[in-house]
Amino acid sequence: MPILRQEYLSANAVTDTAQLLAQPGVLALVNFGDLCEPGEQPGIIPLGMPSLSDKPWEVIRYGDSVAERGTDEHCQWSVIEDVLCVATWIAPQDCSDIEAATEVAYGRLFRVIQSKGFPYPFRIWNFMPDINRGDGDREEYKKFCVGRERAFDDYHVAPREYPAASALGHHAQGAVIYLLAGRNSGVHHENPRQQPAYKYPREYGPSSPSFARATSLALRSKPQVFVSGTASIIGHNTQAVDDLQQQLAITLDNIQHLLQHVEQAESELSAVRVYLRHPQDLPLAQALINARLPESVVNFIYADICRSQLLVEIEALATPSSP
Ligand code: 3EB
Repeated sequence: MPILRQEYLSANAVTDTAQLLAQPGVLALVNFGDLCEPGEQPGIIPLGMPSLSDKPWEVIRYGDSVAERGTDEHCQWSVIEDVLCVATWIAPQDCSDIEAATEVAYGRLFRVIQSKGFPYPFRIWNFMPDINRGDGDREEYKKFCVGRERAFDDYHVAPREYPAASALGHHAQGAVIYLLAGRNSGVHHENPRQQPAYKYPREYGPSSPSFARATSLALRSKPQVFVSGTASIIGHNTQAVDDLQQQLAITLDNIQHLLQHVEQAESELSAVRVYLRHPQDLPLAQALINARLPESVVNFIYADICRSQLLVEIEALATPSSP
């Protein structure tokens, strides 16, 4: 089975999106920019969060056939062989009730993946406006978590079946949820250093966040590991409030421990998204990250983290380095 790649591209590398989408092995094109709304054709996924690294595109590659694409249930989908990518957007006016809109949007996604024969999501991304607005249980992120958990319940997905995910805020209008799904289940992992998010105590909201710390998939003989958005959290507690350098160190440590736990410590990291709450933190974050990872695999993204005390969150894809 082929491996899945997520590669960053600069603006001048993507002059003709239709031509790129028509190339064999190109599943979808994620756009880091100011708009969060459906692209003009299925296969383009605008997120509403700009790249701070001049890499406005991520191309998701899989296999070597040309993708089949379409629109169903207000979802845009792309398929290559045994991987399905589906995206759906929540219109700006519907974000005023993010709890209900999230449940409805997830319902659309679940119906599409089930009807197309790819019932197992293995990686989900969630991006929404004003994620930290509102106090206590009325915070947008906490309402999103309630709607998401309800949708997982509606479609009989148990907590141990939750896949890897990221959930962040942007400064655009509207929300987007997109996912990768397969015909068979991935293997979901927790991080020994962190409490499972779906077991966070009540203080973090009426519904716990529904995601696994990582999901691995044997897309080849050796598994690829999709590492969820990871932050400066130990147990369930936020660490190093107000200290970017320390938050970054703890976050990288969390990822390293997770990969050791799943016996993929020797894997190569790619598709590293470093979400930064404050663009002015870019120089320091860049200096610390570039010392550890090749620049080509990293994209710094301007985004709000779901806990207001967090300054940074990092996700990645770990792929075995030996063939
Ligand atoms: C955390 O560990 C940080 O709600 O889908 C990371 C990844 C976080 C995914 C989600 C939230 C989510 O709790 C936040």
